[in-house]
Amino acid sequence: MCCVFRDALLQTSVGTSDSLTSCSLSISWNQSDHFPLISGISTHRTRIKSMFYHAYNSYLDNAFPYDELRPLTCDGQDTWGSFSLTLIDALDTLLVLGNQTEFQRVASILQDTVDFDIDVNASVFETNIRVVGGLLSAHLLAGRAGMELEPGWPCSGPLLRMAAEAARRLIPAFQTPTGMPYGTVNLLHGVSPTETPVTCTAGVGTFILEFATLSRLTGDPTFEDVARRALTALWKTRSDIGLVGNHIDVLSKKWVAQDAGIGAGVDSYFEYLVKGAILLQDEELLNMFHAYDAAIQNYTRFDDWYLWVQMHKGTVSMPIFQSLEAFWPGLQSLLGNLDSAVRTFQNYYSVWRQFGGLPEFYSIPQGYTVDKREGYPLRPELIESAMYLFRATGDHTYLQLGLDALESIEKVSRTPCGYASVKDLRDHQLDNRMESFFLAETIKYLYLLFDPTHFLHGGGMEGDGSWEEGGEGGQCVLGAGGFIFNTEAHPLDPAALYCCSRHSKERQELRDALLSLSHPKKKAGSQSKPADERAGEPPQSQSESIALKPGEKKTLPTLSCPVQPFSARLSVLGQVFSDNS
Ligand code: DMJ
Repeated sequence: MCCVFRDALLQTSVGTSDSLTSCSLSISWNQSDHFPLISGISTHRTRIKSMFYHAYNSYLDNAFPYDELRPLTCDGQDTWGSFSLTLIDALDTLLVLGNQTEFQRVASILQDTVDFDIDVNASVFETNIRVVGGLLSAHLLAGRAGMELEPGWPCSGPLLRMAAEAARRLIPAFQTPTGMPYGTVNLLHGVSPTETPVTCTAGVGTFILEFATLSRLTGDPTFEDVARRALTALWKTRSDIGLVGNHIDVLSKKWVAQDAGIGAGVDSYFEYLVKGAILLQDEELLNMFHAYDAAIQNYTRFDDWYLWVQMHKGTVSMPIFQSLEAFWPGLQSLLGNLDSAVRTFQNYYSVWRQFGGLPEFYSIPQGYTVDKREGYPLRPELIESAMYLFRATGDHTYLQLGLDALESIEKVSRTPCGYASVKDLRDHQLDNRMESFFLAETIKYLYLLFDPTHFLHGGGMEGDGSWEEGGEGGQCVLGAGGFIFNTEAHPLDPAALYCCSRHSKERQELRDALLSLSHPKKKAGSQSKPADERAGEPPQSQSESIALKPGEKKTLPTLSCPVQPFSARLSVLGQVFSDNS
């Protein structure tokens, strides 16, 4: 009983017993070995909480229901849509910080106020990672937050329905000849006829975590199908030397920007291949990542920096480091590539120390910022990597980065109304913007860095007793297999996916059996293929799919997906998934 590719992961693991060695982030962690050395760890957590509430309360007081707070003018603005984005993005952070009552209050405000039936052009990528991801995560944490749960949770529930509703509005973007989505969709009218077909690589390949979660919780395969079709199409466009570029035409499959690297425009595509492999126990996704990684290591890596190269020739096109690339050491540590992760982290940390933050672009040969890219919009990536690496190594260097980040952000970015993006790290000029990822990611990862026994670190053996029961009769054991963070730091629970999809399979078998009794000639199972077998096929036509036509309202199915028996025995130490034995 184990993850299907556990051995492959173990082979690449070079860490000590503190390393991440299983598919589920479960580690063996001896608190007493490490924590006496960490003075003031709870003081740091208290400071991080007060940073959160300074920004959060100010958003509620001055900006809600707009998407974002403007921290210099103390008001709000819509940015990525018009759905109170900061509140959706920050919801699960409330629970991470232990605030159940506010989580409950906000979850119910969002149910009452957020409407996706709006004439707004929204980014397909951002809406997915922030809105769909945020709602899914809040749905999965609702039990732990003490919310009243409807029968059938976690396979049904109001926040899950909201997440599905938001995702349904994105589906028209995927209805292209290639299956690769447009970058922007109108939530009411679908894709505009004048919409550009040019999308960034991450905008094509960053859906599998949220969409497979939706499919497996609700039993509706459409979401996972479209995400997989986009992934398959993207995979087929890689160059002869195994690299992908930065922007692609989703109608013609032509690469429009041919810079290959691990940063802006590409980053979360690679992240989702690895995390999708872990969440879904999907060896094919892991193999894709390994193939890319071989080419990345071969062509783009120099002295543990990662440069940008021409995707067909492998020649260096931009010798720069981008702050978005700082997620990479964390991803490497998930795969057990600790030596390499540690060295790359040190490079990036040296840039942080030079400027007190990570500039958007940093010229590696010049050792300095790049013109017009000197800002630090309070991004989380280096802190995210520090969290994973501290978990994997116990090395206090990563806590030191956390402290540096805390001090810099307080000193440079704090305003009477929140925290402002840094426009220029050289003179500390500020921008009137606080992106929603500051509360969703930056604060969350900082807090988790200083709380190594938090339930979100997984394992089921530590801290507050890390799993909960769900569903009728408490037969669904949740949270014990660790959590996978989406690219906006919204945790997803693999055990819930397993629990709900297994039940929906049993229901399908029952339906097939009943059908074969009433229509003996029809072959049982012919009604619906498993999602895996459908990968690569064109999506269902609009009339068959759950995508709404403009103006159409979705009626909910009478049957929600209740839970099925799930043995606690299978979920200890995170080894929950792929085997029924
Ligand atoms: C977030 O929205 C996500 O982490 C995304 O993958 C990249 N950009 C920001 C944070 O920097």
